[in-house]
Amino acid sequence: MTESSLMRAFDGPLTRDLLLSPGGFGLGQVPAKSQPDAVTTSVCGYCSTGCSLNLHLKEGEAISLSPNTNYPVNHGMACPKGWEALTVLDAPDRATTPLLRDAGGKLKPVDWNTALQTFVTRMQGIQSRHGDDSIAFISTGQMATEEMAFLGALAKFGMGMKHGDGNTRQCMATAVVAYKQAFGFDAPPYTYADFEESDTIVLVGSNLCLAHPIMWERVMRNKHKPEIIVIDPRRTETAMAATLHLPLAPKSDMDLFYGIAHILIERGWIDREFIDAHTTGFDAFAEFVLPFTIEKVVAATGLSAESIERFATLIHEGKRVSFWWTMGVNQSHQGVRTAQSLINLALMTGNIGKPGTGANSITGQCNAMGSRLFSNTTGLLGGHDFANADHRAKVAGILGIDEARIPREASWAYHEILEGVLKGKIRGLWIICTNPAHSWINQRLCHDILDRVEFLVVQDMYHTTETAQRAHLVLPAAGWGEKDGTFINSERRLGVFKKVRRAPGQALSDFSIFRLIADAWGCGKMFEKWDSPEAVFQILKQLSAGQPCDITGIEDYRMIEACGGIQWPLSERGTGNAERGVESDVVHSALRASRSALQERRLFEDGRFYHPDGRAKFLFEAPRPMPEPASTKYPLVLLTGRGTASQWHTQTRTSKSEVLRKLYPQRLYVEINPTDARALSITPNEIVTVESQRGHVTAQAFLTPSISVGQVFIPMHESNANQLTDAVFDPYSKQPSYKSCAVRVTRIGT
Ligand SMILES: Nc1nc2c(c(=O)[nH]1)N[C@H]1C(S)=C(S)[C@@H](COP(=O)(O)OP(=O)(O)OC[C@H]3O[C@@H](n4cnc5c(=O)[nH]c(N)nc54)[C@H](O)[C@@H]3O)O[C@H]1N2
Ligand SMILES: Nc1nc2c(c(=O)[nH]1)N[C@H]1C(S)=C(S)[C@@H](COP(=O)(O)OP(=O)(O)OC[C@H]3O[C@@H](n4cnc5c(=O)[nH]c(N)nc54)[C@H](O)[C@@H]3O)O[C@H]1N2
Ligand code: SF4
Ligand SMILES: [Mo]
Repeated sequence: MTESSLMRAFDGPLTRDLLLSPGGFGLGQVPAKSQPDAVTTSVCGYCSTGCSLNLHLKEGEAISLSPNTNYPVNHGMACPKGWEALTVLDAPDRATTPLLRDAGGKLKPVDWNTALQTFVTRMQGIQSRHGDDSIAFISTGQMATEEMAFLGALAKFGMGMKHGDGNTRQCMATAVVAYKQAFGFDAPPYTYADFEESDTIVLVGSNLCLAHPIMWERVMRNKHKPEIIVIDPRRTETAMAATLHLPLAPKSDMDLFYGIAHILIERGWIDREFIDAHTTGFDAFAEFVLPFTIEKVVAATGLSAESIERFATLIHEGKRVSFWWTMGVNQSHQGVRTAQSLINLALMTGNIGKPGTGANSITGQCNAMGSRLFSNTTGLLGGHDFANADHRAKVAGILGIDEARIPREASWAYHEILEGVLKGKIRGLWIICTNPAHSWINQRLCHDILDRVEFLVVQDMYHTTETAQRAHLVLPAAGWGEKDGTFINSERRLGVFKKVRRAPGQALSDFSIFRLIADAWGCGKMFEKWDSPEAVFQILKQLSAGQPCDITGIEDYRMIEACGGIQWPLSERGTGNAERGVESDVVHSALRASRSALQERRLFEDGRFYHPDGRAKFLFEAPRPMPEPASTKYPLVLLTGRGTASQWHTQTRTSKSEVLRKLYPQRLYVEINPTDARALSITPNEIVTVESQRGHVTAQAFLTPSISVGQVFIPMHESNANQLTDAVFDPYSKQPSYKSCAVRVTRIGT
């Protein structure tokens, strides 16, 4: 590694200074009381809402922040995580140098040259002994789109890997497959204005109040006094604010939605015109739902006949009905078909493509949408398909690479990569911006697998994560606020985030790390043009050309900012519908000229979907029983999920803020219904054991009627929640079913 290529990695003048004085500087050296001398904006790096934040700068460094009042997403609002986004950058456990495990098994600081050489020697060594595809990567929905694309292209086209997946598998894979099969492309159709324009909002398996607090604020701004129907086994914060809560039995959503479809069809409460003009498969679907009588649905869901009737009536009476779903649907053994059973309701009632409607998957991480289109994992760059020869030729042409370097099939899914380790097929693993040793399902097995990897590289902001602690090599990464790039939020809006802080010590942006690895690997030439995030953005535009996610009409980062973020599609010819005969150049120039009414755009306004026949598909399948139902030995069903608005996933970031720490419980708790607690002689706040077939945890008993009898809930944020979960996957999306397994709860000492 030459000095100059290393210098190139430390992008921007601030980091150049830093290189001259290793050790860097952190917040401590910025006088707390200093007055800002400039303001810039950046989209938040936690959740998929994509709020814009004003960053108050002093000599180019952010010293504080406030929500942006002039942005169509958040209108001046931010949740506690957003407010505290800068604080967590200063944590003492930031990875500030590469760390290499020494002969004694200890992680010891090394310089970048040693780190890069070790990376290349070890990974190439494994490849020469076991084949190119014996190394793999696992990435994320939390890096810039430009970084994801770089990683995916480098790993697969440069380093010859075949397998690489992301934590979006844990999260959005179900929605991706459900949309692709139903609409012909992974295309969430909505815009956040739909939260305000609906008169009937159906939230399924979504605790919007705390998982997407600013989207929830958009619901609160709805002036139509909407009916809010929450479908969740738990009486969550969101359910408490609903006009109708349906606490159905876990994983009985499909039965419910098929039953509702049955009622709607029987009563003629459907939009026959829309169905005939824009869909296929309805007649077979209508026949399929016939046996889903109200009695059957009552039995399957545990809901009353009246509440099911009421739900159907509200859908019928609503003029603008929107259907939203999140992890209560996606994380399931039958997630794809469940999502589609909801999509079917929107299609059969014509609630799509119009204001306040839609079959709307709410995304999780800040850039899960970027990863869905550009991570080069299960899909080829730009929403393309590895198995499609035309797509491979197009991508190879744009990138100027030999087509033979592009794999002809999609990667193994996340769990297949991990199983590949057990089978000795995967021996080198590079984990970037995700913490599977905490977040992956069936943790004991996951730890065992990670410990077997011959060479494990972890690239993270913090060296203390459960996964980094298992690594042979830790690469120190800059985080949000310390680098540049774009994210794509839940409503398909591209937003820009910026470098407003120097990364600590020798930490580098993921982008710079990929650049250095490309050079050290010997494939730097292939990525000659990939020399800055914005240069890569221009390449991504070309890759998107002609796709439903076409962004060729976006000039540059400045245009994205000037427009208050830009939703895809925006092709050179208009809002992407031009080719489909509805948009005009006038529309595009209006958007380009100013922040226009086009700030909010939804898909399918012309009723045309992305299948070759332009129609959406009704897809359905008989519900399957829960893989691990409650039993005599394990009589309770465990649900897991988000605990508070102030905790983010595995807490590597949020636990570093004193303010956030005050806003959430300090230890693992388990929600138990008082009736169950009485039967088990458990008293409030008592420490209990929660045990499944796979492991056990101790937790504080939180007695609450918000959880139904026969169920318990544990938040995912403490490191051991996944000791309990069962490695079961949806057959189509291969997404883990985190939200149901059988457990028992016992008093300590019994
Ligand atoms: N504060 C905070 N916000 C976050 C995150 C975070 O970690 N912290 N993470 C972000 C990410 S990546 C994601 S993916 C989203 C997740 O956002 P959500 O999906 O809203 O959050 P969860 O709590 O995982 O799950 C939602 C609900 O699904 C319910 N559920 C469980 N089983 C079923 C079922 O069978 N049917 C139905 N209908 N419901 C069921 C649970 O009771 C739970 O209330 O949040 C994002 N926002
Ligand atoms: N039981 C249970 N388990 C679950 C879920 C559940 O509902 N229940 N939900 C699942 C879902 S939906 C999700 S999305 C996953 C999330 O699971 P993870 O992805 O494992 O969780 P995070 O804590 O977000 O991990 C992100 C990691 O990236 C690091 N990081 C942050 N920014 C950067 C950066 O810019 N560069 C680099 N290199 N590193 C960075 C952070 O320090 C952190 O270690 O968890 C899943 N696990
Ligand atoms: S709602 Fe999401 S995007 Fe908005 S400030 Fe909070 S974490 Fe950030
Ligand atoms: Mo997620």
